[in-house]
Amino acid sequence: MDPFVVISFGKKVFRTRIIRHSLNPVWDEKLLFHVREYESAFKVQLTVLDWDKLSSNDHVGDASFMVSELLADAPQPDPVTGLYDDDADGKHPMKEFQLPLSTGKEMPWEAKHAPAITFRYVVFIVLMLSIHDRVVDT
Ligand SMILES: [Ca+2]
Repeated sequence: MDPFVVISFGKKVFRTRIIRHSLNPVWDEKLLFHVREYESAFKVQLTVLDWDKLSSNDHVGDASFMVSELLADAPQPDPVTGLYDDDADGKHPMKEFQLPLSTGKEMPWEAKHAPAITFRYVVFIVLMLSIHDRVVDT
């Protein structure tokens, strides 16, 4: 199989590279989602496909999760100051998440292997504040 993954979130669609001839692919690709308030109720859909040079790609399996499941891990502001700690800068370690891949029942390989897809993620808040010196013409 020559798998790749299509990841969709709202109207955004991402696609990993194809890994040739692998049943245990590791993509190690980074994806950055900007989640707006109204998007926190959205689902992230992962579709694994088997690339095919000659015909159309074959469907391998699907997995999905609610983005709110990950947002539950978002750093919380200090209740008094409303500010975030230094560890809210996205440098803290990634968490791992594994999802079973739901596959077509008629597919003999999938029925035997119960494949799962694993990803790591980190949720962070980007706050950019600055105070500028104004350039004043004198
Ligand atoms: Ca193929």
